[in-house]
Amino acid sequence: MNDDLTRRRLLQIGALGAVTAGLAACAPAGSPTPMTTETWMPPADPMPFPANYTWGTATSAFQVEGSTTVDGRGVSIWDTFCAEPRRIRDGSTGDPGADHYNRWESDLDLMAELGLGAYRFSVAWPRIQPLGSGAVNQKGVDFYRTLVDGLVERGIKPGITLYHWDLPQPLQDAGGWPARDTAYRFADYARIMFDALGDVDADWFTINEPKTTSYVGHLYGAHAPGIADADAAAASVHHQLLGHGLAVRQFRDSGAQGRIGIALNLTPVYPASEEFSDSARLVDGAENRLFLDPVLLGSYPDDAIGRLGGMLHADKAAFDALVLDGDLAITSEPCEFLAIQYYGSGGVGFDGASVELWPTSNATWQQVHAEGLYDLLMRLKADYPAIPIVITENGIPDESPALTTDDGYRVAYLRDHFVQAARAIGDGSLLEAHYVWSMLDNFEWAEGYQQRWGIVAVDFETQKRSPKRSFEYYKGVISANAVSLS
Ligand code: IFM
Repeated sequence: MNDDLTRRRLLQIGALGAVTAGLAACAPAGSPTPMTTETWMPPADPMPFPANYTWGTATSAFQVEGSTTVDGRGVSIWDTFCAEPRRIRDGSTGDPGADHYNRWESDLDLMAELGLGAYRFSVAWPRIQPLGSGAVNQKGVDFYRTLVDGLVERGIKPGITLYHWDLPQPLQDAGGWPARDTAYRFADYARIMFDALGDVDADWFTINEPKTTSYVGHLYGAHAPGIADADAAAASVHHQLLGHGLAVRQFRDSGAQGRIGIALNLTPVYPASEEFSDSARLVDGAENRLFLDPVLLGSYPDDAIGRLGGMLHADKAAFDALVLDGDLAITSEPCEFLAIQYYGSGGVGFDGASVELWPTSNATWQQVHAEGLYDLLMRLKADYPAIPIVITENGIPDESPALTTDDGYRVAYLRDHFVQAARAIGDGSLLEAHYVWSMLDNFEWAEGYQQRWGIVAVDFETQKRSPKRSFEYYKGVISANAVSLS
């Protein structure tokens, strides 16, 4: 199944056609995400960021490392998935990726040239525990030790994601995320990494985008492990969040330096018109509150799982039975920050069907709406206890799969989102960091190498790196610690 289309179905995007942002700005009150007005006037040009604001870029292990069979690495669910026919659009695999396993040093030099304050990468669990539990593969640990040391030497703060989708295959064979035991295996693995790298001042991210794993991987079957079962999807939500909380407890117990949080991909949703406000609230439940509430409030929303349009259509009673006494105290274990990943917004129509309210990028699930970032940040401030916010992913793919460095649309996208971030800070958001997705063109999951998200172009034949226009643009923003409006 086509990844892009199924991720698009995550928001059930309908075929009502694009309407302008101006029209969208007329969307009525009553939206789960309050809509900004179009009358906002930027107070300054350029708009400055706080002195301690952190600028970063992000990647993930399976997308950039390559070298999937060396140095004792075990098999992940993505290796298995890629080997199955028709799973990946171009039939490709995680090899060569961007060959970052071998080229990490020159990639770190590029990051230093960019002036990055932080680099977020993920640890490949199968490099650390090839079987997903038990014995540790020291060569895997050594790779990340060297990477972290290389970052510190260059004055770049490591952002370490523990789980970015590459579950060891043996754990999948034992039930994967729908099985409760996986949460405990994740906490064991997390502890190994805290003990190995906890001497470094780093930001740790437990689980990357649990929503994508649950919905795209377990409901639509378009990502590994390729399951299409709503109850499995719901169970995987709870067990990932449980694993997150258990890992946070291990972090405290290990005495590791640094800070920890979870990385949630959030999508502000807006009713296409007043009559769809109730539907939009249900979509918001499944898209956002099902993940935010257990982490920040210690409860699950009542309206996210069930049979109504817009909900996750799983058996609510069966889901409730999975949540054991004490679990919600674990999922809401206090963290130093909430990491959010913002790509765009969603419109909602009849029965929860998604409506295209803003222009869609080359990733058909992405409606580009910079003001949605501001709305999201304001909503987090209004609805949840105060907590520092880190944007761990924000970006857009190239307009075509062809290799290019001419990415003016990405420059415009980044500028518009930086402006809204600065605006939100001015209005009291505790936003303190912004990571661009992605540092490098890489393996875009079921799209294979057909979608390029990097600010550095990668020729996958030669592995030559070529900074794009957006790289130079970002360098200027970082050095000024400010965003110009034009
Ligand atoms: O490439 C992905 C990343 O792995 C997770 N967040 C969204 C990105 C773009 O699709």
